[in-house]
Amino acid sequence: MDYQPKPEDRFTFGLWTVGNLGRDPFGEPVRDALSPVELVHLLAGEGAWGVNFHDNDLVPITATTAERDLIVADFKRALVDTGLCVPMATTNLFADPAFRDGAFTSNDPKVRAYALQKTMRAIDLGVELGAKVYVFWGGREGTESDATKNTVEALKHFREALNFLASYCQDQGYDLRFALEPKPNEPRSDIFLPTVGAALAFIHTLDRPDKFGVNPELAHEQMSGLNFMHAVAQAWDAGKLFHIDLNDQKPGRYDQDFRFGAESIKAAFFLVQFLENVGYSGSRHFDAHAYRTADYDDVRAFARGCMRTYLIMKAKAQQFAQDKEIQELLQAINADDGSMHQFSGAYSADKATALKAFAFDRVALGQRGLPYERLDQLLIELLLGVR
Ligand code: GLT
Ligand code: MN
Ligand code: MN
Repeated sequence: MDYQPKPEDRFTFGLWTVGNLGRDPFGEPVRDALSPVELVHLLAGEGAWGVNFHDNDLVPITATTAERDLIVADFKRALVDTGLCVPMATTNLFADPAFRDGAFTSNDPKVRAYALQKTMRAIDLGVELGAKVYVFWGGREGTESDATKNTVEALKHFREALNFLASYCQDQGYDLRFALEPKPNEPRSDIFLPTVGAALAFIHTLDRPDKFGVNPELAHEQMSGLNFMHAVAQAWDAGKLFHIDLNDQKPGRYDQDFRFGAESIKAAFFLVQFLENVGYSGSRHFDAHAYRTADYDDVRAFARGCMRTYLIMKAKAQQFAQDKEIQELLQAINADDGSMHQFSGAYSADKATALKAFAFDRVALGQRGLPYERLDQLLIELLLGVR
């Protein structure tokens, strides 16, 4: 197998990912900035399908309308030249000092109104370039001290903003779906809607829940100590997996945004296996960046590595599905002699009465061992390449 990315793999990167300059809280940038057009060519050269951006990754916050139009025209030409598309767009509501206390949830009504204005303009830009998914990552929506903000009020402001923007899109006739991206902390000490579960619940308090889904990020759930595949599965089950951010992370660290599969090989496998088995057809977006030690050759290696690891995991998932020993174990584990069918499915009063009267052999139920050690070891050997 060559593990070469193809358009149907739907691999995407943000301009901010391969364009990351290696700045961190302790150090200056280590790479010279490439223009958006150069970044599009870099990604196309490595086999990506699409490129995503924040408004200000493409158009500087200080640009005039004339400058904006020139930048967008150049960018569109690069997309045509390379065949790359823009499946997703988003707003930078975190970098500017105006957002130091949040955007949609700022205590200041002027900041909240400015955030709405900036987002409407950014949505216009995204739609102009073809985006079908719009991500909301509320990086500054949170607190350091809960003395500073009323949480319920903040959630109310958040809800009003999302409702306003959904109505704006409807008014404009935009064919856009929205994806909330949860994160527990960083850059705020505590961010609102910290997990996929919290975002899923919040969606049902909005005016148009059908328009909203989630954009789970592997590293963000892991920062909360959670199982990423479980979060993704729950979003999928709810019909809410609109987008996904793939990367990696050591447990318990800051948001490292490592290359996909760089650390958590097993988690990466289960995730890819899940997405492929259920037939997820959205973008596989890599929200990661190269190590600060990288030069642009190494940034290219980083981008290739993300896609290659995904494809290797996809092949491993196929191997898992075809492995006789593994499948026999799975069959044994999921065996069903049919004796309980009388109690399964929808409730009926008769079923309940019969089930209450049924005599279970509780001790026997607790005595059976399960071959999960054997199964997991087979998986490990498959992943380590000795099967
Ligand atoms: C930022 C953040 C990401 C979000 C991006 C979208 S910006 O890089 O760390 O997780 O997906 O706003
Ligand atoms: Mn991240
Ligand atoms: Mn992300």
